[in-house]
Amino acid sequence: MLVVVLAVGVFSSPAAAAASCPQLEGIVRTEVRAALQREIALAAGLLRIFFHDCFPQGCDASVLLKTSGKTEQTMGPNTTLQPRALQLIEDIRAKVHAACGATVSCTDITALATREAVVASGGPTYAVSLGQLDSLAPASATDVNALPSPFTASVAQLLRAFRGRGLADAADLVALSGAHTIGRAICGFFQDRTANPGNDAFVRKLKADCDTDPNRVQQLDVVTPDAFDNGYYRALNASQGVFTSDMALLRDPTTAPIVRQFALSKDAFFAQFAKSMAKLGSVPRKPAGNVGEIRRSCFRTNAGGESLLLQSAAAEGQAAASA
Ligand SMILES: *[C@@H]1O[C@H](CO)[C@@H](O)[C@H](O)[C@H]1NC(C)=O
Ligand SMILES: CC(=O)N[C@H]1CO[C@H](CO)[C@@H](O)[C@@H]1O
Repeated sequence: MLVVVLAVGVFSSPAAAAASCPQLEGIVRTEVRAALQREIALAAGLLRIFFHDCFPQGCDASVLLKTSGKTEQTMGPNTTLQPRALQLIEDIRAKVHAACGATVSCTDITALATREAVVASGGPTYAVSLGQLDSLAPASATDVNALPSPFTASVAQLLRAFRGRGLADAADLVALSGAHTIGRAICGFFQDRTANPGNDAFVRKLKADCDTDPNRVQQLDVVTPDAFDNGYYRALNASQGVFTSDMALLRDPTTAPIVRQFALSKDAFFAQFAKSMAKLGSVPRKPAGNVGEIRRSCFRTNAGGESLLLQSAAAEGQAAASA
């Protein structure tokens, strides 16, 4: 009986994924919208999780894995993922699996929740490819550390990192940085700028605020912090970018014209953001040999923090072998 249930849960096309859980998009919409009503900052948290999931080795929910060993969440860039946004994904996962059984991957749930958060914040919709499988193993430290750092001043370096993920146009880098339109960061993420404020009134203000409260949360779009719009580019065009990597986009001759274009036209930004998010959603995955086993149900941990997914994987392997 168990074997039959598991076999029914196995599908590999987007159409099959949608058919397996017709309630999926409705649940995601209801949960994400309710959560954003409580805390709008969750939208940025979801976007960041999605980016951190897809950039290192393709979208596979590996960023969500929790085991007693090394996981992506304990690796440098990932120690600062929003716990409440991670919990929101888990809450959605629980509702979806209660409605449909473990037939929808965390990868799909994360992608759909992120798009819902973008749209609910005023941003554009875009294509999400469903039917993606979850990985059982975290990405390597090398792949995780390839995530762009806010301290990077070299656009050439940022472009190289993006190109390695199939995000080959400079416009991909500029548009995906536009997720900062609803982003926030604590002072440590721009301490390189506040260390040397010089005569820059904007940076002096950042420094004064951080001196007052080092744990304060700075909005990355100082024009319209909670709205998904092109305010980030308008601020940046006025040299009011918060991260070194933001300011680099304005200073580099390749990316500066794109920043200006997006500052002028929200439509231009939205069109490119939609394209770039679809590309990010299909960053080539590492061959299965590198990422370990894959399966479709999301992570679950017990009280001791052990991954139940990892424990049940062996059982699923046996079931699949006998099916
Ligand atoms: C961008 O900055 C330039 C130069 O500072 C300014 O002339 C222009 O009006 C700005 N554009 C937008 C859309 O803010
Ligand atoms: C627990 C852990 O891995 N912490 C790391 C978080 O990221 C910083 C910056 O990359 C590292 O220095 C820590 O070791």
